Amino acid sequence: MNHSTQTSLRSQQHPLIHKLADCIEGIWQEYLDLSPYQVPEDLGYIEGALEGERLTIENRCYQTPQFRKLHLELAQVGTALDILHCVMFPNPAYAIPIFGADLVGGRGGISAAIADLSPANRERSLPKKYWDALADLPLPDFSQTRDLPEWGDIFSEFCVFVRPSNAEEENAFVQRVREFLTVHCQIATSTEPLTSHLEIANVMAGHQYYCTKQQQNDKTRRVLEKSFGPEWTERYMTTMLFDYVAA
Ligand code: BLA
Repeated sequence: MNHSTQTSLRSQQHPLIHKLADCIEGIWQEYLDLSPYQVPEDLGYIEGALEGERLTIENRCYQTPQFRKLHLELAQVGTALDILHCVMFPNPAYAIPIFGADLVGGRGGISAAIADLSPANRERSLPKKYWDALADLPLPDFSQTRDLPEWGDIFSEFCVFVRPSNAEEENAFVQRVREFLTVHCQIATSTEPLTSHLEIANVMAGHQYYCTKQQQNDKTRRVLEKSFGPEWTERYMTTMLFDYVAA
């Protein structure tokens, strides 16, 4: 998988997806000490087309001292559906939230734009530093907010889940993600790691809860199953999208 091919999928995608992907990678490069993360060889660039439409997936991953995996995935289903998926999995020695974002767009525009800094502990609470910084951010105004699905109890009170109705709202979503990521990178890189095994186990339990809930997203599963079948999809969702080490 070479870099130029990845750049070219991005340039074929919905402009908001292209813009958000550039924004996320720019902030990672600015604030974090990135090292390569070895994506399993067969999962860097993937194409499948079991039932008709071709699904193309490009994965880019990094790691840093605070994050065991930074995952940015771009996907395209035929020419009709574009997806950006991003999760920043903390190293479990850091008691910091899990950043996640999903952007799903079709011919009719972006249908789902979600971003959050989600709690990662048994209590499902955000550290006070995060809570204070997030509560200080300007509250964006979206005309169409969407209801979270049943498994969505993993998200924080700061979660944004909307269908942007125009270019202004699309930009406001990117701006919100930029603010989440700036707060996150600044706090994460000034956080000391935990040393207590009990506290680390608490974080690991939080990661496990988050991942098992995300694995219940049937909308993601269905898209993947149509092109790759149920077994491959189960492996992909549990090892690439939402993997965890059991506490
Ligand atoms: C929704 N995710 C969706 C939808 C699709 C996908 C097709 C429905 C869009 C809509 O309702 O308008 C598909 N998302 C994918 C695929 C991948 C993907 C195929 O990431 C990967 C290959 N999902 C995440 C992350 C979050 C997330 C990190 O992967 C949040 C941090 C959330 N996606 C999320 C939520 C919904 C969604 C909450 C709405 C689910 C619902 O309404 O039932």
